[in-house]
Amino acid sequence: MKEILEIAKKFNITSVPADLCECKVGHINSTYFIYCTDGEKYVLQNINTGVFKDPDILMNNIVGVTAHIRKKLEAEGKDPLRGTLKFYCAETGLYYYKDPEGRCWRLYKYVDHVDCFQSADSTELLERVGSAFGHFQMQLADYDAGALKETIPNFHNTPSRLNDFKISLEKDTAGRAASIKEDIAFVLDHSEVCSYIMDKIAEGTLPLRVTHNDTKLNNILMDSKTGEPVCVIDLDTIMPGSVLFDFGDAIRFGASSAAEDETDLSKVYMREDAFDAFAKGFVGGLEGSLSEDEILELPMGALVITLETGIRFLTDYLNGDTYFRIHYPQHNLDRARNQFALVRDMEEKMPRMREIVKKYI
Ligand code: GN1
Ligand code: MG
Repeated sequence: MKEILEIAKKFNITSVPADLCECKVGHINSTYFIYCTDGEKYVLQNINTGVFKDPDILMNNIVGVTAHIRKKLEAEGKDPLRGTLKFYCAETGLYYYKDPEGRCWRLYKYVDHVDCFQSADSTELLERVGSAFGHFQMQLADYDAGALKETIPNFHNTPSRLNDFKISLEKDTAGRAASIKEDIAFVLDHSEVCSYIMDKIAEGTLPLRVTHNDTKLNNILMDSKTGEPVCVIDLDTIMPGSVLFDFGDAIRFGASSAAEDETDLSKVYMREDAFDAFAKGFVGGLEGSLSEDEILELPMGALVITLETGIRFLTDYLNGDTYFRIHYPQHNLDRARNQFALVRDMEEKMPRMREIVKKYI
């Protein structure tokens, strides 16, 4: 603990770090809340450089995007310290600190008096989350996508994810393939649908936008008093992409009836009311910037991104759990099965999902 506080002291802040607490949510970076003697709070993160291989690219993207949003907030008369994340430089002048062991750390101001939800009980909450992610898109609509570098190449390139899966299956490093034949068959049976979004981007039917790419419900901070969305967090994967990625990932997580690792699959389905509420908020938050064609494609975004996430979990299971943080040995397999159950349900509900989004054109 002392070591981590020492790391927090490497950043250009006037407060003195005194105490900390680890945040256990998140599959990639390690996160600590830092409490200072003057009452200020910060968030210190150990950047997972196995995943984000170039911290310079990562932090340049984030600093650029948050500066852009900050300007918009100031113009709207809103508090820029609440509406977007503020990162601090280390003594070196870089927005991350490299410790003697080579680990990279970053520090940002803790946004206080907010709630962060892991699941949505109410449709009102989902509508707000939807509008926050839609609004985020809007705020970045005039951001120069050329200034962004890919932090994880091919992040939502589902055919490329499928290819990685096939390579892992072939290698079978952890010797697990024989025990998961049905799950493997599920992926291979769904090969064709994997290219749905990428084909449309290549054809020019779906435009490239600046997207968040990790639009889980828990990546929006909501004001504890008013319940209104305050800030979009987890900006590591902001890259050029399709709006279907953001809509899809949000539905995958937020409109599911159960947690991402629920093992009783009879409890796992896509909630139509939650889908409707999120779609309403999201399309509304975009303030008319989506074409009719894009809106009609949104439901397929949910199906493809849920399938892709399941494939990523299963690939990691085959690889011996090297990517996602797991809490027990079969965790990735359980997560994959959960996502595939959701895919099956979405396949059945697709006509209904299309009817729902049509209402918001
Ligand atoms: C990872 O760490 P977290 O929970 O924000 C992953 C997402 C997955 C998600 C699945 C950089 O996000 O792509 O959808 O787990 N982030 C990265 O829960 O791979
Ligand atoms: Mg994330």
